Amino acid sequence: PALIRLRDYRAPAWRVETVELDFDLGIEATELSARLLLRRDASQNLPLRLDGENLQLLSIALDGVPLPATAYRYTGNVLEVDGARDGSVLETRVRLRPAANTALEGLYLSGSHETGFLLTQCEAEGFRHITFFPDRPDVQSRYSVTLRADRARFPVLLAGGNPDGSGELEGGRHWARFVDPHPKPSYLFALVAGRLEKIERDYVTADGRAVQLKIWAEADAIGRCGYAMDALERSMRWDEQAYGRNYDLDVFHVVATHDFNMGAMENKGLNIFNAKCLLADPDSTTDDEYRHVEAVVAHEYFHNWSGNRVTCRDWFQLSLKEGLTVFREQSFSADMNSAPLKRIEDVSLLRRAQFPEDAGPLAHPVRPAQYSEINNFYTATVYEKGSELVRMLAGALGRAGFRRGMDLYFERNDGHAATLEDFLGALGDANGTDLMPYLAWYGQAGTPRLKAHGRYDAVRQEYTLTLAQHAPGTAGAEPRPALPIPVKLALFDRDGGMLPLHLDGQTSEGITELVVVLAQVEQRFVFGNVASSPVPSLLRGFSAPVILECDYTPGELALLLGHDVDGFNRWEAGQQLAARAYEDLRDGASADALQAWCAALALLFDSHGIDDALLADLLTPPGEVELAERETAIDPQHIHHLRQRLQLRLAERLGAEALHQRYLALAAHTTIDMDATSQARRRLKRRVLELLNLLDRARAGELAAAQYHDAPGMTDRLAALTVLLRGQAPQAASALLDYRTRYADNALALDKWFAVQAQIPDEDAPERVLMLERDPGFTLKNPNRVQALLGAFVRGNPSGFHRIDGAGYRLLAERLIALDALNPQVAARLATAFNGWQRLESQRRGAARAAIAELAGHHGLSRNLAEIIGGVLN
Ligand code: B3K
Ligand code: ZN
Repeated sequence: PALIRLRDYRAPAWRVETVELDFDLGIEATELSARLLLRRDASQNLPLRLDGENLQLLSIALDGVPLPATAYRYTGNVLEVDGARDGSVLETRVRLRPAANTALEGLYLSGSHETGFLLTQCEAEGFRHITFFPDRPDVQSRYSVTLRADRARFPVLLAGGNPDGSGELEGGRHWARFVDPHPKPSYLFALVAGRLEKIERDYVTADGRAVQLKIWAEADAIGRCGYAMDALERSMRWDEQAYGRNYDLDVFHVVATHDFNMGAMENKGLNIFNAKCLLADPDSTTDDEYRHVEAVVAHEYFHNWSGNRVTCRDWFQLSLKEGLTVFREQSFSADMNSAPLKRIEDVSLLRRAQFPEDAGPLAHPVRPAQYSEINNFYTATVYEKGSELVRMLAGALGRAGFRRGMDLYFERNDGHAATLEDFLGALGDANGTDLMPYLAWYGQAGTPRLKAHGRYDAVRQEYTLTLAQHAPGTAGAEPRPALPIPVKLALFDRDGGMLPLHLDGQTSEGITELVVVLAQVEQRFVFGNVASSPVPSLLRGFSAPVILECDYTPGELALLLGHDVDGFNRWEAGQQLAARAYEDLRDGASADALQAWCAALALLFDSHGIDDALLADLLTPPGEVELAERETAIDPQHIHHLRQRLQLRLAERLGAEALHQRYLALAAHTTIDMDATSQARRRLKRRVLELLNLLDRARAGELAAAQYHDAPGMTDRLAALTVLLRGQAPQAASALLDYRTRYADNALALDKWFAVQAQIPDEDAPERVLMLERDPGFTLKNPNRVQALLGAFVRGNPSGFHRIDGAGYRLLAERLIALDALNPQVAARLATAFNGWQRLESQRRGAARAAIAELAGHHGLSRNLAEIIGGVLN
């Protein structure tokens, strides 16, 4: 398939000044007329070419004159029209088939023919499935949209922009019009039509605009939208305060659907959400999911400035809006909740999802150089690593400097389609500094390694820290420029106190933490007046997205785990120590790290001086995927067993009695409240029960069975169910059955029933998935359900998916073919689970290669899936 390359970018030869769209909506067939006012770039002498994906063209006219068949050509992807001039008006009429659209891109039906509703998804290139248009983000136009439909079947008609009239039509039909005063790219167009209920709230922006906030959902879900409304209001206030950004329309619509390819979409004035990222109530939503809803609501809202007002010149710049908006969302969530816990969560995700991506054949720079299917590039690298890059820039400028830079970025680029150079340029110019060296981060794939080595000179009372970077996979490749790597650091004495820092002869009194920037391949930093050999705490707060290699002793890591005041680095020291303890077990070598890890945690467990949620995270070793990243011939089942043994050793050290008592103490305070303390208690309670389950299944099983039945909310219920299943408790079957019945009509809760079973890490995992596929609730047509069963299996159950006989691989390959015929985007995303197969031990590697190769040979794969499969096979 053809590759699109960044270096081939050309400004559009034709732009569209205004678009008038007129829809006649129907489930089976929708017809729409489009009227485009065209502007020609005189410097490019190119014919008018518009994107249009398999559209049924009913009529076409230029400047009011119907065109003869000889005056245009339509290939099925591109419409070429003769005779267009600057200022010409092109009118086309097309017929769409929303009910037949299983790819959920363009205009489609959510739900059943009888009760479902119509909606659109256009990012990245869905608008060309709706009408003929230069479907690229650097073409920005004013939209005026009229919707007509049967009133009884489609009582609610919505599009982006401000409402501009509505009324009755003959035959029980009605119409509504929306005009968007802000020019926008086609990917931000949206409409929704059907039977929906709403909740609303009035909001006044800091600059005095009265805005109606409306959240829409189907009748059975509207009662679960209140939390999202609160989160939306918090997001709007926060963006006013933190960035001085106000909302800019009179209405803000949010719609929930159960049929959506990703989390949510920031369409101008009409955000559309996957129900799982919007609906929340204690009975069906876990604490983690509550925080996720808050984060996604904020993320989509923040896009109104970082994405909509300032959009991307082309899709290679995707991280300009996504990395930046993830960063804004993470900052917001940190302000609303616990900042260190948020940082731990974000870095865990980065390591679990982005590091493996960046280490395998699908690795790509945050700004990719080429793609075949852009929808394959909404990746952890573009989002999560992209956010880390913004975080480094923000750190380099400081709070006030970053705000100055962002103000200038918005001011310069408002209403425009920008590039990453525009972003770095504005941030730098506003602060009289040159940030362009950071551009190197955007252009190279792979996670850099940072080597740190410290040497103490007792005579001179000096501590010399040598930092060196090396880029991954450089063998044979062109030499890469050194990256600027900001390293936030502190020095601890052996009693766990922080030492004052005197860097390179500078004396700045009272400074105990600072940032050094490694700008070359290797640099030394000399600290004076150091009274005794210190323990460095490096990369505090995870100040750069690198893999740190530092020759700590287990005792030094235990010291940081016990004393570091940076919550993130305290956790990080524990993770490093746990990974070393894991290696102790694996290699049967000394048990120093294992002992140090258990002893340090036992101390913290008894101290009661630490936040419950942080303690829960400290008691959790790195996940199986992260541990696998450290190995060369990966055996996921072996990793699973070793990790279980590691946790068992910790549980033994803490003791069954102590775990049981702590569980009871936490359970005595069980509430349904959503405040931080209650959430933290539930988190620790779950962790304690899991550890007890490793030691004493019978006791843990009884506690879990009682917790399942008495649970006031989903967090406790799901935790209990998981423990019952993992412990193969006799009570597990009845709890599963109860759950299936209790939530038969609650799709989001039912998803978790599939997911929790798909993740049971035993030998029968593939057969269990096959059995669950036969449940009447399972369907390949719903992305959430596919994610819940197949996604949870291939991503959340490494030992089950990678069973040595290759059953997991064959299952995935077979489903991908069926899924691809329905929904290529979802198939392609699921297929990335094959990433990394080259590093499996040989038997699994062979089985995986066979399954992937067979898939690759299948005829008629979508461009989406073909690109991923071709990529992983590399
Ligand atoms: N911008 C959308 C993602 C669109 C994905 C297209 N395949 C959601 C978001 O990042 O906010
Ligand atoms: Zn986004």
